[in-house]
Amino acid sequence: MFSHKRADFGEDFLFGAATAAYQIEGGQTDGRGSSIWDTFSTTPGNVHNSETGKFACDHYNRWPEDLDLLADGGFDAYRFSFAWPRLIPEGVGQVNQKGVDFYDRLIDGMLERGLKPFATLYHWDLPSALQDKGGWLNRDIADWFADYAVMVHKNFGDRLETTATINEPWCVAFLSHMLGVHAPGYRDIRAAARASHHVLLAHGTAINALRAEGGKNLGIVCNFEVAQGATGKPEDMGAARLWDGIFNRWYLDGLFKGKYPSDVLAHFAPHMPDDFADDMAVVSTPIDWFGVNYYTRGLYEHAPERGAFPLRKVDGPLEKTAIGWEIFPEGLEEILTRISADYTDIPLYVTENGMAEIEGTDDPRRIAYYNGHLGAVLAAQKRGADVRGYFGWSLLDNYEWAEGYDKRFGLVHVDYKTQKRTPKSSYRAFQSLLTGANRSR
Ligand code: NCW
Repeated sequence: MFSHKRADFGEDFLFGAATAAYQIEGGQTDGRGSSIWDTFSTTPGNVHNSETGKFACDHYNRWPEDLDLLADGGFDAYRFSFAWPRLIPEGVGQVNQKGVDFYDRLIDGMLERGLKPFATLYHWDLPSALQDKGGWLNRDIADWFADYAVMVHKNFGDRLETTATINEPWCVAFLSHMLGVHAPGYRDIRAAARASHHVLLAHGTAINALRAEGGKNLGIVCNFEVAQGATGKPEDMGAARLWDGIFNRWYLDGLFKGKYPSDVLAHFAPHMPDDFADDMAVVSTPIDWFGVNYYTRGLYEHAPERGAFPLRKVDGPLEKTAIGWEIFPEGLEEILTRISADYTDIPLYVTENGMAEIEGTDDPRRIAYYNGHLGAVLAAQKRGADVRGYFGWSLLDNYEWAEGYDKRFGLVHVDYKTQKRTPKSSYRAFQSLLTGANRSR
């Protein structure tokens, strides 16, 4: 069980759990269009065991049971994402009514159970038809995305508690276009530079379009990694500083200062879109809240042979999760405090935090992970960070992108053969924190 009490976090503090459409829905029927993850995952070599999200957790059909799990756990809120290709199969134009009907049922189901809907518009499942037109490399994506955002607002906006534009722009830009790990799997600095700008331009364009429609509680969710030098040598400290720029400051400086950090720009400059600086007022258009995803820290060393970004991540000494990420709760306190001290005083939410384990329902290491990170939230609050809520990643074991189904982040175990859901001990720990009870369903 956790060593914290619910009241420690403040009266209106929200607890929730998070998921993403492609990772749980399955249900590739009823007019849903193709996404870049459908093609990326079936292309050999991209994903562990070539696993795909075709069936995933069958949440498309089993959502009432999943919402019951949230309600029974005592959670206040559910962070979920809309699948763009389910709502607009070609990315622009014709709306798929059956897709609208699905999210109508899902959102009404949340409200019936007293769960606040925290929506994300884009969690990585770009319609393939838009990838055919260049995807995040095409500046027009800002307008495609804003039109989609307005369509969501018109259909569901009155029932959403908050709306986030993009989940983890670093992953959309760098992991997907520079490192080749996620769809569309590019390894190209020019593609990465363009995607890094267009994803933030799309965010800002959508925020302005939503505001014009009366949208409220608008934000974005970024992921952060605390970057540290592998040694105290100046060149390794410099490598860590550069990684901090690539991963953290590009997004923080862009969103809150309207200016990309000069150390990262020095590497990206020859590849940036023309006149990108003229877009920075749109990129930094004001938002109402900011979502922080945090999982781990990284140790970096100088690696001059590596070309444009002369650094390498090295293996760290701390206890690791099943995905190999070091467990470092102090990093969450550090990042929340840093954001509120250096960047913004808008409300912060921890929109994702959690750990991967392998198969099983008894997960004491995950309870310890959550306990440590909840303690970090309290410590950050004491240091002045206005943290209003915390979402565990994830409600369910699910499709972990390039890792396939092997790595399990869920509070609830999923047997993929039978689709049976079984709450893990970590779910019980939240239930006991949130309801004071340790009920079985
Ligand atoms: S992969 C990733 N995740 C996990 C995913 O399930 C979720 O959808 C994401 O929001 C858990 O939380 C996020 N994040 C990518 C982390 C960066 C990996 C760094 C690899 C460097 C080569």
